[in-house]
Amino acid sequence: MPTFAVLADLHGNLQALDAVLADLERVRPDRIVVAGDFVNRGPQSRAVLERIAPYSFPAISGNHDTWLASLAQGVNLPDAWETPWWTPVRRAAGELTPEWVAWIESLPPTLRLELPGAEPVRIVHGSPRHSREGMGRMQTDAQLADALAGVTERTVIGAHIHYPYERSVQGTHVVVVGATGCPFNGDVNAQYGLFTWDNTEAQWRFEHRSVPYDHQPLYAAWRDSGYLDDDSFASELMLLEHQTARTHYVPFWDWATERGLELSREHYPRFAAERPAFVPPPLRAAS
Ligand SMILES: [Mn+2]
Repeated sequence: MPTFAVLADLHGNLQALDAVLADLERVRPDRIVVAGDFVNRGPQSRAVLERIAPYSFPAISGNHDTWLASLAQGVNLPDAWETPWWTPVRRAAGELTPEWVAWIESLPPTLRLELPGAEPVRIVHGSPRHSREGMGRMQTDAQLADALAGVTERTVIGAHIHYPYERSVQGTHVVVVGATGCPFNGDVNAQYGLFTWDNTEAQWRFEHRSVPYDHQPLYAAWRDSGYLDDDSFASELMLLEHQTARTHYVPFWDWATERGLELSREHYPRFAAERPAFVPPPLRAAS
C-alpha cells in the first residue's frame, strides 16, 4: 500500500529532527513531505535547514519561515525589535543567510501529493487559504468549510497548531500532524504523521508517530547558542515550551498585552496561576 510521512513545525530543533529522520529510516515510507515552519522558536534554525535541505523532500513554507525571511531582510521589523523580548526571533532571523532566505522564498505555500494507486492529497501549513490559520478543535465546521473552499482533493493535511488532530468536514478528511520540534500536546517527543492508503475504505489512514529523544543536547544548544545571553524572557519561555510540550510564549504575550503589562518575568507567576489547567487535546474530533 502507498505510504507517506508528513513532518512539520521543526522550529530550529535539530535533535527532534534527527530523531524523526532516524525513525523514518526504519519506517521507510514511499514519500516524505515537510509542511513548513523549519525555523524560529528553537536555537538551531540554520542547522535544521542545513540538515534537511540536502534531502530535497517536497516542502512548503510555514508562517514562521516567510516571516523570518522578511525580518532577515529588514522588512516589517516590529517595534522594540532591539529589546530582549525579541532576542530569540532576532537571532533566528540573523541565522538566515541570503541563500537561506532565497531557499525559503522558493517554497510554495501548499502542494498536491500524488502517489500511484491512491487518491491525491493537499498539503498545507495552516489551512489551504492561509499559513497562519489553523484547522484545530477551536474551528467550527462552518469556518473549516470556508477555509477548505475550492480545494479539489478529498484529503487535506496541515500542521501549525502543534498537536495532532483528525476530523471530517463536509466530506473532506482533515488531518493535522503533530509537531516535530515544538509540540503543544503535552508529549515532549518528536512527532510526525504517517499515512497509509486503505484500499478497502478508499481513504488515507493516519498514524500519529511520537519518537522519544534525548533533550539534553537541545537544552545545551539553548545555553551555548547565546539565545539566553541577554536575559531574554522570551527565550526562556521558548525553552519552557521544549521542556513541557505546552504553549507559553504566545499566551503570555496575549495575556500581558490585554492587561497593558510589560512582557517581563515578574508577571509570569500571575499568568501561570490564572491559566486554565492543561488538558491534552483529543486526537480525533467527536463525531
Ligand atoms: Mn509552527
